Amino acid sequence: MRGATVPPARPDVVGPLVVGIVNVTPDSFSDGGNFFSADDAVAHAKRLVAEGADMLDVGGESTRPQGATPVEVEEELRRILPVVRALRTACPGIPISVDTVKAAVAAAALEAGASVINDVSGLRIDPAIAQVCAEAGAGLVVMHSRGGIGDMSTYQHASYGPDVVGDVVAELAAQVHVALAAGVRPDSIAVDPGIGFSKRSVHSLAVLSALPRVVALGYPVMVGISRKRFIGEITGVQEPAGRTYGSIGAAVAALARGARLFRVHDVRGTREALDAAWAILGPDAAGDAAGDAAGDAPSDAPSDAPGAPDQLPVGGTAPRPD
Ligand code: HH2
Repeated sequence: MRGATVPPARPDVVGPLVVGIVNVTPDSFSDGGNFFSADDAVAHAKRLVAEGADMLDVGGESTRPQGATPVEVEEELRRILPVVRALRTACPGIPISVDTVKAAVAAAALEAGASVINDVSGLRIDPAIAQVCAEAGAGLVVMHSRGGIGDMSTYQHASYGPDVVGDVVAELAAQVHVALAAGVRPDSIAVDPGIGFSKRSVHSLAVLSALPRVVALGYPVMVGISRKRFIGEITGVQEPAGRTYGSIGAAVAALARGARLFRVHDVRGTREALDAAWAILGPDAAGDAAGDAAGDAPSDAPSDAPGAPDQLPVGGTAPRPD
């Protein structure tokens, strides 16, 4: 009976995409050191795919709030390249993104088989990532943050004007322009408001609540909510690995506000929750939300953003060049 009487939970083009996190780091805030060897990372990634991940995000440099240490190019490559190469055969058909702020790492990762670059600095630290992506025809996630690797997850730069969301959207729009100017195709770009990056919990909540204003930029929206501090503050759960339920609740709310890509540690629960929520909400609910927001979209939203917000190429179209 299953599936015989209900429509598929994930209509192909528009449904939520779950991006499984594969941190090949000794120091990530919630799972640092767990999958530090390439073999462990690949085994973990295969589990995430079996649990329903649509895409994998491999990272070799932490931005943890407790003072992340920048990693040299050689060390980052040593961590991620064997994993990216192994995943090409271990998880065929699953797009791989690499979480890096360095053009040299991005170029080598794309060469090794990744098809998307996830830049948590949104091209601020090394704008040459845009050229690398343009030349390779790769997808690019432009995330909002401020500062460097060592302090972007702290409150060092968390000063905003009266309209926090307006500030975030304007800074994000400027970085999207950097990508477009370098020749990255509009349909290869996704944007991410950078939850917890240079944002206190009140800022992260404001951005998530007003997510249709980010959707109104005209690109699929990724959110990285999973296990973040604001979930801990709301639920009182101190240990990041214990923040699964709060993270899933926030993901469902973000879906309803227009997010389409969800970067998560806990794939199975998020997958099931988002599929169930999507079966109820469908594409129109979020389309309406985006439409509502378009009226108060910031005046500096790029005029060349592709398509009306309610015609977003949501789902995997942007970050799935392969
Ligand atoms: N958050 C983290 C890392 N990369 N990328 C995007 N696009 N959005 C995010 O919110 C995001 C991200 C931080 O989380 P995590 O990888 O779990 O921790 P760490 O930076 O300590 O490795």
